[in-house]
Amino acid sequence: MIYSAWLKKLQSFLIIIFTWVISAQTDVPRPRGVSLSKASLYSPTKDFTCFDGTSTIPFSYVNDDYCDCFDGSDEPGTSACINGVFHCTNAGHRPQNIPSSQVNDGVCDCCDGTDEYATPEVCSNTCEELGKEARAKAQHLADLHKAGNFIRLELIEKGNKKRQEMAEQLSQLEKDKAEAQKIKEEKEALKNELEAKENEALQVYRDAEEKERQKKEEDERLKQEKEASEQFSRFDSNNDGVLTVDEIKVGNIFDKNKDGEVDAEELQYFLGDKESVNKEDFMSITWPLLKPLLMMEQGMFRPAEAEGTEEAEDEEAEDVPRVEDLDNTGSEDDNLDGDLSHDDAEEHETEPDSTKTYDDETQRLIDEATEARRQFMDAERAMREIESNIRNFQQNLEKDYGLQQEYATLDGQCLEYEDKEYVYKLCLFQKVTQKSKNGGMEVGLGDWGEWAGEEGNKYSVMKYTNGVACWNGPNRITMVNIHCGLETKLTSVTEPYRCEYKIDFTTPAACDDSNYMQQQTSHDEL
Ligand code: MAN
Repeated sequence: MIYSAWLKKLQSFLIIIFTWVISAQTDVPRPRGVSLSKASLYSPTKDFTCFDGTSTIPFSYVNDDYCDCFDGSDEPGTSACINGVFHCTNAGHRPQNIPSSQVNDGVCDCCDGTDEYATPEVCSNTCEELGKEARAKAQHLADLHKAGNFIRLELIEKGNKKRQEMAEQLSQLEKDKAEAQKIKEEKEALKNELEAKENEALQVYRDAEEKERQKKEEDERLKQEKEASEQFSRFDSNNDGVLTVDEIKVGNIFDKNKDGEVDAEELQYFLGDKESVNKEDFMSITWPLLKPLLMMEQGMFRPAEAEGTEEAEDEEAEDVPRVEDLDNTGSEDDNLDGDLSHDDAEEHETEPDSTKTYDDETQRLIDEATEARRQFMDAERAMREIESNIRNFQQNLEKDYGLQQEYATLDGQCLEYEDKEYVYKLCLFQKVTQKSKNGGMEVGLGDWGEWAGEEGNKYSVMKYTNGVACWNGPNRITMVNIHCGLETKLTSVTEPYRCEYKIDFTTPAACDDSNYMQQQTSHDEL
């Protein structure tokens, strides 16, 4: 019993010795798997408190291959805890943290091989070699960032200048707008004044025309009445003021189908259910039915033809109205003389009729008003143009061109990339398109949306959204990953998911020297 207790103590002691490894690269003694920055938390002269504070254990329990802390902090150098962290120094290369569950699992995770200390022969130390390669690569990238940064600084200067110019142009445009607004108002006032004068002069003509139209209408009405009255008297053979069935029957003209007699159907057509018609009803009901037949008889218009035979008609007949156009229309044939109807005349009230001739004074007023209208339209157009320019400038000024405006001069610049099937075009801060090499329309893969890099690196990714809808799917979108490069160009375009495109794009605007160095330092501080 005493012996076994002594043995256990010895075992613990040996484990402490075993796990108490002094890193060859540093002077600070610390348990296996502990980083330099955490060494002070493992003091062999004190009990160890788990990082989460949940318990304190004798220091001999650290790395004793038994998990005592919930957070695994007591076993950084063994695989006893599933959530422990093993730190490898990787002298000559980058230090690394790996899950301590990977310790002694037969896989070399650390280039210095320290994670496989139980079988040191399995992993050779490749840190020097890898470090050299990594340093060369890092040096290349650092050089690239340094060289690119010079161009970036130029882009920043140009970007700021461009924005400043845009702001100046915008304020000039605002002034121009105020001026244009003033001119427009003046032109409008002048136009209204001259149009009022023009209208007054034209009103004299319109009144005369209206009078003329009314006179013609009245003459025509009287003519019709006279004609109807004459016809009535013609058929009213006994002059009793009533047209009877018998009187109608003798009138050939009532024989619509020209079969030699006025039958019941024809009587019904002209008289309805009545036996006779007085002069008043004749004029308003019977005469409009009769007149087309009379005109036809007199050769004033042709009867309706079957469709398709019209072309065979002689030319003269073309001007002759057709029966079906006049049937039951009463005096509507007034319009046949080509006069404007009253409504038409009203529609043209604001503009003078260019085909008419006016007296010199009226013509002068028309010319002045026409010129004023033209000038007002020009002023309106100028105003619209200024407003549209203002909108464009405002939109551009609202755009986020990077922390130092380094992307401002790239706005609108278009870059192309060809793969086997398509030609892709990215117009920066505008849109992305795709065109099949086999022809067909350009397909929109998205319009400028926003910067979409992760926190702290927002300006590393651009998002273009709301492209053409995918067949049975969402609208196309494109993510543009930005890398530092001396040239502004697209280096790859892929479609990792259907209708979701990924573009890699290099530009000196992304070669932020100081930011790059800072990132490298924080990476190395692991
Ligand atoms: C076109 C292209 C492709 C896309 C398909 C989806 O062929 O835009 O990139 O995957 O449509 O139907």
